Amino acid sequence: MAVSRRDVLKIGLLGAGAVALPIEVGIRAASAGSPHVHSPSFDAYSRPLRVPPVLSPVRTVDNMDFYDIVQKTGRQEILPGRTATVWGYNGVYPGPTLAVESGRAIVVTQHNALTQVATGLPGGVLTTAHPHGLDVEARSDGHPLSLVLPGGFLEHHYPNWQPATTLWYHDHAVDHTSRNVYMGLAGFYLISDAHERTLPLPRGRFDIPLLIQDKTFNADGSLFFPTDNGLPMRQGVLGDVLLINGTPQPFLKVERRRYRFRLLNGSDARFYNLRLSSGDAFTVIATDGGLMPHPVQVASLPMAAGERYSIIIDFAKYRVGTSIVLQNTDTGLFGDEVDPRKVSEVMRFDVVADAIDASSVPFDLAPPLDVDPRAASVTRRWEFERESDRWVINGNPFDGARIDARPRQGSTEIWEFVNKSGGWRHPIHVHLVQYLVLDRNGAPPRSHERGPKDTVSLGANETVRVAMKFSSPFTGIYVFHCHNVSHEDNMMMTQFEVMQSA
Ligand SMILES: [Cu+2]
Repeated sequence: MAVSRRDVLKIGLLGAGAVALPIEVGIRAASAGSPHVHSPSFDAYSRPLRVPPVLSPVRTVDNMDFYDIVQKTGRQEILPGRTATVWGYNGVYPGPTLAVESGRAIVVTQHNALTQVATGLPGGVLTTAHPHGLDVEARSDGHPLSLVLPGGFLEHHYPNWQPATTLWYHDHAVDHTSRNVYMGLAGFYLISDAHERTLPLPRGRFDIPLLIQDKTFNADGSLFFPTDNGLPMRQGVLGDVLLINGTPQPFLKVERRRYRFRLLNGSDARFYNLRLSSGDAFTVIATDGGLMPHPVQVASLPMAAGERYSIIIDFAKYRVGTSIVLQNTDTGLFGDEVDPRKVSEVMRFDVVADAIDASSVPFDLAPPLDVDPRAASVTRRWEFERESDRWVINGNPFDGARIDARPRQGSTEIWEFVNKSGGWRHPIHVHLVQYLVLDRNGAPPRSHERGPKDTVSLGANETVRVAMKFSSPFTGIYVFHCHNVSHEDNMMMTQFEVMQSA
């Protein structure tokens, strides 16, 4: 077993809790092939959208629901008529949806059955499940070094005391987040609450989560995951097939009424700019951490990896028989070799029936996030840079032995994200907290960013300032990182430790 320099940097000083990691062994075996595979062609809009099923608890004790999830391989038709092996939560991609009520705690036991026998990779696959956007104790957060070996399991305790929101859970294993998410380890995590139910927003079957990912397929329909001589791709993995909830370019039959769509960019590296082919505006009502104070109308919506937005589209203005395509106009990605035409159409809405619509979008949606930037006691500056063979934050690669910030519980801080990596863009995700976007190159945040955020798009040559309050009762070590998960695997990640208030 070879352990490379980068692994030594990451795990060298972990101490007593560290396991010996067969970290690069598996991926080397999977590294055959060129990064220029083109997926076989298929007919767009030939398959309906699927909505991942909501997982049922295995038992309930004292108002706490217990869930079991097994990370395992499964065979699944993704491209029409062809079958792929996925690594999925309960063996399916996307994983089952965790749907919980605010204020009700759950325990999710994650079993790792991605053994050597199942995956064909020497040593199997080490995993860690991260509840993205959740206010959660450190040991349940899926720290990238909190790895579960094949055959092992971990109980995650999730308090769910946040307001209604759209979160997701996905793998976060050090060095291999990109591969593990790409292979299918991602699912929705929805929190609902009484306040949101008082609002006349579309709900039930008119409230639909949409996980957007891009992947590439081999001629036989299996997933093609490129590597850089066995190591994670430095710039990111860009697929030439857009998948919504695991279906390539699906259609959805809609009625002439409002729908809520919970958009999640679960891609490795791809940015999207979403618009309707009709040119009509739509309404953004929620950001990563929940409802915005007020809805905003947008003609298009940029989305970086890791971000979530709830949007309302009103199909009442279209006649039965109309089709509207959800388009992506962000096809000029730095380093993107994919034919833009292949990734410019996401899915299609087919208006098929009249409807009576009692839903509406009220002007007042929710109180603003409880963060007052004037109360900030500390400002931290974080520079995101490219080095020849890796990505760094303030000049440093990820190191499990280094803590770069020690905020105090209860304190408010301003974090200044500075992009000094040329044309590259980075989605910056901070675990544990939700933050307010203060400004972008000194200008006000974009209209759709004016809600609680845990991931912010940091564009080329941009400086974005955010304000966060460490109001969580939890202390301990958390990570923050670029959510281009290939950049993350190539070291663009670091740790902060929330300290008890003095
Ligand atoms: Cu990045």
